[in-house]
Amino acid sequence: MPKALNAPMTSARQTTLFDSPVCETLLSLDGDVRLYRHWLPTAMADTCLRDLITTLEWQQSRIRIHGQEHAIPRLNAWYGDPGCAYRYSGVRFDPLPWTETLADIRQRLAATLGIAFNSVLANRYRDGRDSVAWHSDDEPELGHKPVIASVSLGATRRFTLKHKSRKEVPTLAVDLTHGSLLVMAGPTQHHWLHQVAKTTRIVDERVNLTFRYIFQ
Ligand SMILES: O=C(O)CCC(=O)C(=O)O
Ligand SMILES: [Mn+2]
Repeated sequence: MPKALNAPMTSARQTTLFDSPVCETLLSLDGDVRLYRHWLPTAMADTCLRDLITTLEWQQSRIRIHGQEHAIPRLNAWYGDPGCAYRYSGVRFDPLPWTETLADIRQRLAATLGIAFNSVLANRYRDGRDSVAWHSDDEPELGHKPVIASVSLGATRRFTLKHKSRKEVPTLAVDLTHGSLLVMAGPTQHHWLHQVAKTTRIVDERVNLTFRYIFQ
């Protein structure tokens, strides 16, 4: 990988963000959320989905909420550079080494966004009962104003964002389709929560990859 892509994000690098003509701005109030609807060609997205389902070391994580242990309603797996540990609801995840497919997607993100992410949280939603509750990606190791690049594969699921303090600001909903890339940047994590709610619709499996930069 070229040296420049290995370096942490800088403001100079961020000026090259989002320069693709196929990128739509979804949100610019108190944050910056953009969508590349057809980021991966369908055939490549199909291959990646099959590969990720069979090769990633999916786990059923358990978290502690108000002193009680719960199985989270999805499977997940954490991959990244050595030392990029991640803490989520009191659980520490040590990274597994990059697989070929994850490394390839990371390289493509570097080409689109000019950012060399050093880790990825993979989520697998087995059906409509799997979900992720309202939260922000605001763990201290992500730093101030993190850029989160979220690649969706498989079934379409609705992603919603709501402002934390301004109740008059409407909730924003977007259907994340196979091969799409959603990017959250700027102060988004400070001001907004996001979720993927459960659905009673019959839906197939979905894999979501949220690429992150961990400051060690
Ligand atoms: O599945 C998604 O689209 C979102 C996942 C997410 O928010 C997360 O892993 O932090
Ligand atoms: Mn998140």
